[in-house]
Amino acid sequence: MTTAVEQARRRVAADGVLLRQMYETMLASREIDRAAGSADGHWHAAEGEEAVIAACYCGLRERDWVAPHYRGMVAAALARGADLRRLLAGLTGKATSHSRGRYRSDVCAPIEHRLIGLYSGALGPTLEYATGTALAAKLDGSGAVAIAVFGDGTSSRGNAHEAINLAAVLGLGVVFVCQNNQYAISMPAAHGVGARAIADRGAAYGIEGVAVDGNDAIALRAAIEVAIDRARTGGGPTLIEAQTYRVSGHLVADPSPYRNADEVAAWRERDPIARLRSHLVSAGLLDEASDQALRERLRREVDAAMALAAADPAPAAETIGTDEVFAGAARDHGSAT
Ligand SMILES: Cc1ncc(C[n+]2csc(CCOP(=O)(O)OP(=O)(O)O)c2C)c(N)n1
Repeated sequence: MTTAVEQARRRVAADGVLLRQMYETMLASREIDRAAGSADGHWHAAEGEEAVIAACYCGLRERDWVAPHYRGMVAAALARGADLRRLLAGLTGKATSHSRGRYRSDVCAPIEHRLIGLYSGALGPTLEYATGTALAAKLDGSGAVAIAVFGDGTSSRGNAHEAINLAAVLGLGVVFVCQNNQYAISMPAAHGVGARAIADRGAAYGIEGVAVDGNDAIALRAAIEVAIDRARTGGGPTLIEAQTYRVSGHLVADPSPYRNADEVAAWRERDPIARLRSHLVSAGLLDEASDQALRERLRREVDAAMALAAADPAPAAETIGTDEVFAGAARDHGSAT
């Protein structure tokens, strides 16, 4: 472990404000999975991957741009300050959603929070969008960095390679985080990526590539902070592979016949929420009663937001409108930097 990463790990482990925000984000993500997954079997749950969500989307500067992986997109938007009821209304395209029913909030987070979505539903372009915002930030000298988060399956798309290569060649401030949950639908990562770690690809791009335990929120956040510092100070991009596991099926309705139950059970034992909880308790930042109260509050908030969103109206034709879809939002909420 490099000195910079070890120093960052110590700093993160002692930062009670950041750790509490990360813990709350992880619990909120799991509650959202519970509520959305029971309402719709087509939900892509992030159960077991919450440390990646917390480490990537908490503690950023407002000016930074984030291109989240779709698995965790709603929790990412919540961590960046979007409204939960409006996000949940976006799951079924309600008029009250951030996009007025134009696109689903689990694949497109609100751009007014500097969140970049999939827009087309194709996986891969988000890395290019992140590289593009980092190029704009460099040209404008705004000091913003971009974080792109993507799956192991997505990491082998042609446009993912192009985006990382261009960022490397131009020395752009992007942090590429591969949320390696070991599967792309039913395909094990080893079949799609090969025997080497995804992080090893960093050498081919001429950038730092690091593999981190993706269930250890503190270690992962430390690696991300080092990469953000590098990006912000002109040191170019970093490729971080967060090694985690998709405890849920690809969709909650997926019974996952392609893997065995022991494998899932072993990873459940490595639950990232329990792991951060035990750190918080031993650091005196959380006790049984406050943990219970926090969990109950989040459950109430998610259930209340879900009930409101479910009762919200579908958009009428004039609500959806035919005016600008994304360009207008970008104009209204600031340029790319
Ligand atoms: C370009 C493209 N190819 C295929 C798909 C269909 N598809 C949707 S989700 C998915 C799995 C992606 O795997 P990964 O990137 O590892 O993310 P995970 O679902 O494991 O979080 C695929 C292949 C797609 N949306 N876009």
